[in-house]
Amino acid sequence: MKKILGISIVLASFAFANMAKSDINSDIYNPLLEDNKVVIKMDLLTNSGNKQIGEIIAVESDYGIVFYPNLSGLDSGIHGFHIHQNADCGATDKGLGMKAGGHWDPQNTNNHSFPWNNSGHKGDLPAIYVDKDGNANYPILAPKLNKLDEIKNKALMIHIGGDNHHDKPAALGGGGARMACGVIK
Ligand SMILES: [Cu+2]
Ligand SMILES: [Zn+2]
Repeated sequence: MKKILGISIVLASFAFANMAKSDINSDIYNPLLEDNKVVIKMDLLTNSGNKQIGEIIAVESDYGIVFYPNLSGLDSGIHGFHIHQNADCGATDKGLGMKAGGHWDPQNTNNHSFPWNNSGHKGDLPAIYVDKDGNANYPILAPKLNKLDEIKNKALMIHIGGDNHHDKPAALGGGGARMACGVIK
């Protein structure tokens, strides 16, 4: 009996080892395999120039556009995340990333709010989460955005601070300066 059990364990571990090689990776959803997607290359904004930190893949879903980040080298924590109106991540004399302009607001609401509030900026997204190792991999659902075509020719921005989805006590959710940016093409 012991011998049979031993053989079964050996066979089971062979099966598992084979699965590890062939199946596990393909079982994890990979947005890059979608036909309809936009790949947004993201740069860290620094005074000595922009530095590549990875990409964010946008795809459509039944519930809105989903952003799948694959980023590294960021400060850990929660960071404000928005679509800004201009397809330009350059600096101005006001600061890094300022050429991207303000939050995308096609209905001129002038109101920074929740990602599900139609009376707020259309570019207001849920915050992006960066883990303790500086990687961002957790997907973000944007329920007010439906079609990839509508977000093109704008910028995707990650701020240094978080986002309370109000203009109080600080404007634009309080996330402050612009940390990373990518043009949506
Ligand atoms: Cu922003
Ligand atoms: Zn906003």
